[in-house]
Amino acid sequence: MARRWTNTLTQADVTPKAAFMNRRQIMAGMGGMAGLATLGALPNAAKAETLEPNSWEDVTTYCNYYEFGSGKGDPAKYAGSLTTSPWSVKIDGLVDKPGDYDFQQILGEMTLEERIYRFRCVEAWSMVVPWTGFELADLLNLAGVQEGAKYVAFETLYRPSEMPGTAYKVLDWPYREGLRLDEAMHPLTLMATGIFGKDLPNQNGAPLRLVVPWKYGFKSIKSVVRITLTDKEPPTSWNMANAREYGFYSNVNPHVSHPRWSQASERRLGGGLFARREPTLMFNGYEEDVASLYDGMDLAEFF
Ligand SMILES: Nc1nc2c(c(=O)[nH]1)N[C@H]1C(S)=C(S)[C@@H](COP(=O)(O)O)O[C@H]1N2
Ligand SMILES: [Mo]
Repeated sequence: MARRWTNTLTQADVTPKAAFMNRRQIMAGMGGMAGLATLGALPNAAKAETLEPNSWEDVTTYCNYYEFGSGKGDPAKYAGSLTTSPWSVKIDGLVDKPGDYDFQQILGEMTLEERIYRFRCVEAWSMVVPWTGFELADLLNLAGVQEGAKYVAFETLYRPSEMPGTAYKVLDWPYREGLRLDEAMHPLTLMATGIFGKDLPNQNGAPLRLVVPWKYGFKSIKSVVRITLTDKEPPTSWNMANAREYGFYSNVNPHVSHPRWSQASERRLGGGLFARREPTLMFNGYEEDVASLYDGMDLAEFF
């Protein structure tokens, strides 16, 4: 099936590093607006340079996974001991075929593909990640979504013996997240099993984590063990911890500030000391694909 969204690229679309560097050097010699106009006239392959993935190092050593500690380096240090095999995902609630789905069995049923997505943390840093995964919709269809289901709730594994961070009640464990059913069924919504063509490292949410590229990173729950179809908006961890700062929707929105900082710009990981902050894009650059999900909603109220 042809993919209709414009911001999804595969590794093959990404301009080789050398070409990227040349283009950047040329761009550096142009005024901002002139540069943009020229960029607009370039073929798609050249535009793809703006989605140059971050390095393996960036993606795997600067992480948020509070079950292993709240420092950015803690997950890489402590998640190695997590047992990720065997692994199963309980799918329950309003589905035709509730049960414990073995991870390997799920893999056998799904078509894996690579998607290069922007990833924007609510803390205003960002990166570009080449994920491997399958569409969440395919898994939900496998279980059979029943009439009446309106939301999807997710839970992360809670295993204190392997998760030193859970000794601290920073959050009410297990980590929980949720989506509206139409958001969950959207073709951009991915269940990731890998990055850079390799299995997910534990610190990035092995063996299976959600990726919702138009929402702040905390919605992209890691190491999922339960998916529940429900008719009510499910409680979510960061919202329970601080509802004023973290809404259920949490769509990336440069116009709605976090109470303690602006969301208008972001720091791309790996940019180095003198990198300029980049403007944050509405819906993290996926506006064309997802804005219609929120027609008629006040995005400042449902933040
Ligand atoms: N279970 C769980 N999932 C989680 C988190 C967490 O602490 N625990 N952190 C979230 C946040 S705040 C972000 S920004 C992303 C980070 O994903 P990454 O470390 O793979 O970049 O994971 C999200 N998923
Ligand atoms: Mo985050």
